[in-house]
Amino acid sequence: MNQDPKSPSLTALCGGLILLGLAAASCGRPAASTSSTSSNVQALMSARDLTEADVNAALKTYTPTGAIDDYTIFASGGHGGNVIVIGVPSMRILKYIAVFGPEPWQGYGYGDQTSALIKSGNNEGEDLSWGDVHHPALSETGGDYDGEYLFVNDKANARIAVIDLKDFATKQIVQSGLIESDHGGCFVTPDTDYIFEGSQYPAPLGGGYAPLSDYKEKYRGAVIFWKFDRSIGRIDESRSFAIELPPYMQDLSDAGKLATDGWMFLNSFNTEMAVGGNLDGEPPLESGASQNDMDYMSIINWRKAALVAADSANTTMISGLPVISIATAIANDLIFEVPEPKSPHGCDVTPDGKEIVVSGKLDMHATIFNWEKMKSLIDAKDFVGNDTYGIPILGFEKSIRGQVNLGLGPLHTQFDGLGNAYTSLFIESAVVKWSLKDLKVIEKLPVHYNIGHLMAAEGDTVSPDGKYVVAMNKWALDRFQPVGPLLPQNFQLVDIAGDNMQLLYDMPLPLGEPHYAQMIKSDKLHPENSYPMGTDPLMDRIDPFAVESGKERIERKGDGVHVYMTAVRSHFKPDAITVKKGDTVHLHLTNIETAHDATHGFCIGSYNVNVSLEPGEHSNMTFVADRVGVFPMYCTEFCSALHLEMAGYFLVEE
Ligand code: K7E
Ligand code: CUA
Repeated sequence: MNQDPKSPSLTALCGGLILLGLAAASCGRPAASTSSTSSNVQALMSARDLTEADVNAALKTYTPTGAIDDYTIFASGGHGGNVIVIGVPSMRILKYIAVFGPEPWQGYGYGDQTSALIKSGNNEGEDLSWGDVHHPALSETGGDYDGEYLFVNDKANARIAVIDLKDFATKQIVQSGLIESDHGGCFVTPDTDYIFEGSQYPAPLGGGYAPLSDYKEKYRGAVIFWKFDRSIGRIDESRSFAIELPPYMQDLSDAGKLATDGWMFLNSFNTEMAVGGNLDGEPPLESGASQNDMDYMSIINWRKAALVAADSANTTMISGLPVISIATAIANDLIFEVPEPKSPHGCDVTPDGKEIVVSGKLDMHATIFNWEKMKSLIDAKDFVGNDTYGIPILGFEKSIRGQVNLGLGPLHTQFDGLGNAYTSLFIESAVVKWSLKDLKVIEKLPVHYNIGHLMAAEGDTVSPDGKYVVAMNKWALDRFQPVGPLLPQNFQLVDIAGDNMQLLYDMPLPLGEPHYAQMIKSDKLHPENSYPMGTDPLMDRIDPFAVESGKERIERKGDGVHVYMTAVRSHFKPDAITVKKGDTVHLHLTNIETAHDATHGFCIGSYNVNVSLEPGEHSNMTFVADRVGVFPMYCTEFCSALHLEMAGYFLVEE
């Protein structure tokens, strides 16, 4: 328990409680008794061994029943392959959005539509059933989150998914086949014209074999610019393009905005182009990749690149994408490099778009690159040389405003819109607050432990809200009761509204390592309550097999048995289905409920049939009845008093 000398007095706290009580009375809950509150709180505090700072933190996060959180976090589910939706300041988990892998409880990856969706991001013939989500990016309009879409990347398989925030459901997964892994994504341009996907580990573009001895000649990185078509809410692969990059290991990127609108910035490490080989006496990859004092940040004019890519004479088609070669990019002034200190990781454009903050894992500084300086060097063609691939290099000293010594292992930076920056210190396990104005450290807050990313309210926009920062910690040692050798991750909510940062809450997150998240004002989100009757959410249309009430039937056709079913509290119709062994069965099931939250599940045990249908939703399930027997089918959601009776039989006769 921390003793914060600046915490408000108990009298002020009780004032807060009284206010809460009065507010509660207006929404129908009994008001707190004002006369006895003080002694009650005192008693509770001593019984639970709480300090005034603890009570202060509790008052700032406690969200009474029925009250709604001001902010909503979309956090990556890491190698869980999904997205986690969390309310702030309560830190209550509200939803898991299934993305790259099956989520049985949502029937995701079981019906025909979502099974095809998971497989759609697969160009190499392997049935992928997981992903490694790193960077969720909310769609933006004019550089502000607009609450319409969310994009996430899958680092392991180089895929990008589109999630519609109308129903919080995954709509599209794209994989180009151009690159084998990604990390510099998802990041969006200020009006969501493009979604960036930068590669991480170089490989021959478009796949194929080349020995590691050919690394410098045949291996390449790339950044893909996926064109987003907001009118249909999907990526338009036919209007997307890519730029070839040197075989450095590209890392994080960020889109320019305002002053830097039209440009993007992309870190790289391993400019040494080390390839490992430690079994053969070569230096291990990690030390080979950490020789140079400087790596390179790429500076890319994406708006001009889009024009260049529009002329097919300027590109080569690889894996269905027009690719601008490094040489063409140089010839058209699309790409420049600037040295950046040793093994950089985070790359964050300031809210005004005028500067880029880069921190290196092996350097204690944040480096503040200044766009005005870099742009005048670019315009004057004032370069200090070229890299191995001919890309012009800007002078380091001439490109920066300065550096600030932050501490050990600085990774990622966020902003509060008041001229302050907050950087995660991985090795030091701290959040450091510093001033963008004079590049001075203001304060450090210890976090527990090994913080990766951090996120601030509306932190990646042109107008951050301040108020909260969440430290996304990898380790949770001694924070929660032990649950075996593996502990949860630890999200720590920090109040940044006052003069001092105040740790408010520890939230265990028991699944795949969540790398990044974004936090949006909850009132920007307007999800719908139900689907138009018979909707296939993936296609956003009434499914051709949608079933209306009263039109339920079973039809035998050339391609098998079609069962047109409905679900409504508390029955399936038909509730008895008999087919013959070997029949291909096509189940077409519509949830004909219209009430918000009236979801039904449908399963047939032993046949791996499992879907979950939200009100109005339709699903198709296709399978072969290859085993004779009697198979109960039932609703998996406790939807009504007669939920257990919401069942029937699927019979397969010889
Ligand atoms: Cu720092 Cu993938 Cu953004 Cu993890 S990344 S922490
Ligand atoms: Cu429908 Cu239970």
